[in-house]
Amino acid sequence: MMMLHAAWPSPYARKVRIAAAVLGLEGQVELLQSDLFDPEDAVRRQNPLGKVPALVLEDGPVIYDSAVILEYLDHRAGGGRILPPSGDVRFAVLTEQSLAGGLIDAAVLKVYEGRFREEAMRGRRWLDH
Ligand SMILES: N[C@@H](CCC(=O)N[C@@H](CS)C(=O)NCC(=O)O)C(=O)O
Repeated sequence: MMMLHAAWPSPYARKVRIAAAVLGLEGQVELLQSDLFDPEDAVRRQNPLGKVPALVLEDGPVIYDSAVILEYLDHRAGGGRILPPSGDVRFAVLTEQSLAGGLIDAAVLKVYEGRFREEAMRGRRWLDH
């Protein structure tokens, strides 16, 4: 059984959970709820970036970054199921994935601005940008 370090609100982890479901691999992935504020959380030992999602394989290796995990799950499901193996269409799909990833990055930065910065330090100009 693979193990996925995840946090329920994380859009990156959700992207991986959706991919696992679409590929029929849901039953092979055990979800581990990470506490991203806890310096002792196992994800800090298994992903040097301390981020979710991180996928722990049965024989030990850890794969992190949602885009890489999607590549791995697709490969594990036979390949070419959600990511075209080659050709122009592969780059179109990867670019689309980057667009979605960029939207998530922007949304997460916005949430972190409110969550981590004192109100006086929050920047309207940055948020508008
Ligand atoms: N590029 C990474 C981004 C992952 C990421 O930033 N995850 C957030 C949760 S939504 C996280 O773990 N943040 C903890 C931190 O930055 O310390 C991916 O696509 O997996």
